[in-house]
Amino acid sequence: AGRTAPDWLRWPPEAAARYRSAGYWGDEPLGDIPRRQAALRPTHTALVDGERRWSYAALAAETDRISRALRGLGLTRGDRVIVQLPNIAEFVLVWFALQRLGAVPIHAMPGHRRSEISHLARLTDAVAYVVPDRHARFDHRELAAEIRQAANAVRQVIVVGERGDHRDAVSFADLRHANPAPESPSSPAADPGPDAGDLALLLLSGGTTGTPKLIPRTHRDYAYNARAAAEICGLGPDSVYLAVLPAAFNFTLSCPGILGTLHAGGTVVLAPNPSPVTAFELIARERVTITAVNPPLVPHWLAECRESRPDLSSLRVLQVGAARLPDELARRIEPELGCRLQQVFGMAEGLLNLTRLDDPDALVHTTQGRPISPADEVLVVDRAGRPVPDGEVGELLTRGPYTLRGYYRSPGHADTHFTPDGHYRTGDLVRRLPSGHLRVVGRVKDQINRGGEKIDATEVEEHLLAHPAVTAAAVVAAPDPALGERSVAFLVCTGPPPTARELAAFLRARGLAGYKAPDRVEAVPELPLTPVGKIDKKALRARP
Ligand code: J2J
Repeated sequence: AGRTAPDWLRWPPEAAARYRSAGYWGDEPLGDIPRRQAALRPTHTALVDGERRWSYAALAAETDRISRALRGLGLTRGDRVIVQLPNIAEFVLVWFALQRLGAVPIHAMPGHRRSEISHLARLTDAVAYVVPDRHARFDHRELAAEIRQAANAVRQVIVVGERGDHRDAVSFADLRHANPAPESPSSPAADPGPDAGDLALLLLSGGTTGTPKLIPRTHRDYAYNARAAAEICGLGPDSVYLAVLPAAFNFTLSCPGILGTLHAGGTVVLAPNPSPVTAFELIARERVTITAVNPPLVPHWLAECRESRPDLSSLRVLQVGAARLPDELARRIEPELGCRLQQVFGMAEGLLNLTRLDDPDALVHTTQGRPISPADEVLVVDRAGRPVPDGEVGELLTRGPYTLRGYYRSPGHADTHFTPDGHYRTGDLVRRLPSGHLRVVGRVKDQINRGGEKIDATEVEEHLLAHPAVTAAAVVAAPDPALGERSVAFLVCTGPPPTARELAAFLRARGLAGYKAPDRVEAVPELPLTPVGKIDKKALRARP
């Protein structure tokens, strides 16, 4: 209290007052959710990871203990901590422990590598980095050691699993089992904990300008996001949410996801991988009521369901989002899986659209939902920024109680990504129906949506230009039957052009996440230009 928020965290006072008086913004910091539920239903199951289970009482006690152990390591309120963990209970434990402390998790994705992580470390002055020992055949301890070596603020590496040769890393198990004395409220070490208006977490943007940008979310805006989504999905103590997509993804964490479920006193089950075989076993065993996937998974789920006839009788809702779900696929979900489809059009920047469970089928099958909050403001505008009539295509602009007003430590981006009156320019092209539902029809941002994974074209192009044979590069999206979109690199080369496989190895060596490697490479004598001399990506996308 009493501290001024930085520019990138500031809502206009008039809007903030409105969000507070309408009850959208509360006072509860995110780290209090387990404790509140522990008081209401201590023995109820909060979290399931394989054979490991936590009641709410256990979750609250353990996150408190870990929080104190983290403080013992020197972490304090406001510190940034890179968290890169797969779907294991430790993600939830360390996340809430950081929240209790008022420290700020930075949500790295499991696939991120040296290029992305070192950028995050530099941009945020992160003091710690939490990693698994190995995941998906990659040794994260090696990467963490490299990151710590590089000149930056990272002081602690915390490893979930075996430390191996990395003796200077901290073992998460030691933190869990350390028994620091509980602090008395009067002891000088006892921190008052974060304010609801403080920065609570940093999410990665899909990015459109070369290097990943960070999205600052506060306790109260993020809590509202999770709570409003949970209400629309009818979550309560009997709800069981299965986390299939990465827990660090905004969709999985709070739409309503893990946070929305815990807020409502339900049970969160973590799936170690997104395969339908794994998911169906967990759905039957844990009586899962709601889960969320991206569109490329849907055909696999339908096929496996036909094949193995799993018991999905508990499943009420399947959320699908992160990329456009084709209408034909949308129509098959309810008859074949026997649960309600909910389309989800969200963004880490904020605005979340959901189809409602009682919407007519026609809307559920053909739209990506409507905003979750009555206070979400949505504009659909033409290139000159003028609103277009309902039904016509335009760019979606938005502002509201849980949509960012600026990127983290990135003042230069204000003009590109925000209108002067504070609307975030989503870069998405939509049509709005009179009901308020949105249909996503394209985008103006320079991004590839590879089955839900966002690839910033500029970021990849910059890496490609470092290749000795490449003199010009343009990365664009091409339609793909399985992924919706895949990435194609058009390259101007001196000498024989590299193959897609060679380029993937080259980009991997440069520390870029694997999913950003172009799926296809096309050598061209030159890149087409627009009349003003920019690379004509529209023309490239139109090439067969
Ligand atoms: C078309 N495009 C979509 C959809 C997102 C919930 C769900 C998804 C995200 C997410 C998220 C789409 N149809 N149904 O954060 O909370 C594209 C749009 C959007 C961008 C945001 C959530 N759902 N998209 O995907 O930050 O282009 O968040 O602007 O990763 O994904 O990407 P991201």
